[in-house]
Amino acid sequence: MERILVIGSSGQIGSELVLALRKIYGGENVFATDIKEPTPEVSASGPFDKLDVLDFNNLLHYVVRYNITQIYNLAAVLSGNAEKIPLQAWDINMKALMNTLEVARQTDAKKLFWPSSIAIFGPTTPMENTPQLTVMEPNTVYGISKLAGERWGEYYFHRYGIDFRSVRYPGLISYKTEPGGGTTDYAVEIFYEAVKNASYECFLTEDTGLPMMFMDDAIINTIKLMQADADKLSLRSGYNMAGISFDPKGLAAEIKKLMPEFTITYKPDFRQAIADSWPASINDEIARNDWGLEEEYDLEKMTKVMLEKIGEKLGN
Ligand code: AKB
Repeated sequence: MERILVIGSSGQIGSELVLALRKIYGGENVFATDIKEPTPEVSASGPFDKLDVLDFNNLLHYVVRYNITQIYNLAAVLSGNAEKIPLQAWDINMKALMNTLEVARQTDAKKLFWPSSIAIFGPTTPMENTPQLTVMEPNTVYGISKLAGERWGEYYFHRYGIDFRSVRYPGLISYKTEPGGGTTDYAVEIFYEAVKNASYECFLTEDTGLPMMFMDDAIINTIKLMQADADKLSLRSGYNMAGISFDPKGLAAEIKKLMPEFTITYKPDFRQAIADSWPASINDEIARNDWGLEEEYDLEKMTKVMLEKIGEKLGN
């Protein structure tokens, strides 16, 4: 019987991942933890505890006490926020990972998921159809921490046998819990502003193409990777995951099809430079072949669901 710890369960990914894992493994076997309050659905469907991943001893005791066998560590300072507090963001992102890797080494929780990101690529990376193995010179603190994290994960796999698994998430688009502090966040904000005000001022230029993925696809594929047979995995760094690529202008056009009154303006800020350093589209052949990565949502389907669900949420 698997007993699963989710660190960062109140965040954009965690709040949905916990619910999906509880459907598979049973509410009582998925331990949701965060330093922030849980969503009502997370708190109603199984255990939740306040736990700070930066406190190594507490984390170790928690894992031993509840006989945890798998950990999903989602705690991180995202790209935009990390640029405001570079040294602190580096400390938090790396300590959160290293504490989890060490706890995995010292306990029975040998299987570990940790999210990497398209941020591991940088301005010298080929920007279209970016391959799995290519030039990687990230120039953001977040990207540097993700690249270092992938290297550490692979190191712990080879050196200590930790079953480390990771994907390079593109921007994630969801309606349940909002993201915070990322560069791809515009693609979520735009839907809230469309529903509230029928207009949006975008912090990226109209032609800034980036890879994105609807949260349902991200969750299904994350669990798929964790359930894959170990001998199928040819990589122990982060798998490229392409999702759907579009720019703000394309997304606005899709929203306009359903909301003709919607308007968009552009006022790029410091996040433009971050977005410019990331690929516009990704090649994820290896994930498709190794463990069956596949998506259900394209831009049209995602836009429809986002507008509907955010409309319901905001009572429109
Ligand atoms: C961010 O924008 O920082 C994240 C990411 C792409 O990892 N959403």
